[in-house]
Amino acid sequence: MGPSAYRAAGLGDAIRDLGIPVEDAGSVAPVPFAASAHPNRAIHHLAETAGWTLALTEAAFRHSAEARPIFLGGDHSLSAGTVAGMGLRARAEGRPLFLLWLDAHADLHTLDTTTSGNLHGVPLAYLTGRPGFAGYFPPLEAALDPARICMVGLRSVDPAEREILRDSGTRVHDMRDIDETGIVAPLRDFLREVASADGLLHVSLDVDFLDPGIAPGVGTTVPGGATFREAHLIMELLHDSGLVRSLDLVELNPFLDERGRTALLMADLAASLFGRRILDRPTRSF
Ligand code: 4U7
Ligand code: MN
Ligand code: MN
Ligand code: MN
Repeated sequence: MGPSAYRAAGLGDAIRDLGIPVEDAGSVAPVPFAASAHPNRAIHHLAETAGWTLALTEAAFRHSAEARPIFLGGDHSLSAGTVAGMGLRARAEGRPLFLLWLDAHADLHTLDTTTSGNLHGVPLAYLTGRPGFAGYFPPLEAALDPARICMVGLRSVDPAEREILRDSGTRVHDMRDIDETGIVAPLRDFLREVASADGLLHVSLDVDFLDPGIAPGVGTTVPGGATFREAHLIMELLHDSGLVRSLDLVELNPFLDERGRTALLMADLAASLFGRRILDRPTRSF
């Protein structure tokens, strides 16, 4: 129901109002995928998720040819497909893919380390080519270099994920970093790297990146998240950079929302990323 909530919140019109043509491509249908049964008994919805991954990989590749797609979810496992598809797009253009992951969580569990069995916790392990996905998820054609990932907002990282992050080269900015130094300098550093590599940037925005006080509509709230202005500032800097090619809006659960305020905030953030401004200002990109 997440996509419907974004439509009701006026996401399309918010971007159209900026003078950008918007087309609603409708729903993606999962394709059958014969996933083997996994020995980790906690895992559920494996074949279904693998089928979505396959369908979304194809959809992301196709729609990104002539547009800057926004993928509406839905569970964060959808990024396994959208980012894989953007990896194919990047490869087709002969450019490297970079990923900005805005989330309270690292989503770096493998199928072997997840104890919850919830597959929204595994997309980054799949996308970076960690072992243990063969036969269970679609083969990954273009794995993402962990050094081209920047994570912002972390405040719930499991021991197995911490282990993977340690020597990964991933830029990791947990909430403590943001409290101590702010978000502008580290984000600009990352954007500079993307620009100098002539990279293509995908942004994945998990609702739980935001503080539950402003974004209650998500199943995995963690206190101490990004504020309204921190989140908007990130979007504004991303727009100024001109580097963003695609965006996931994930983990919205309208049942847990309060009068649609989380959907509305996420739609507002997307509008800022696409250029909504408080005032015109001289372009200072990054
Ligand atoms: B989300 C968790 F144990 N790590 O694996 C897990 F804390 O997409 C949470 O970021 C995963 O919301 C959260 O279940 C996935 C848990
Ligand atoms: Mn997530
Ligand atoms: Mn999360
Ligand atoms: Mn979640």
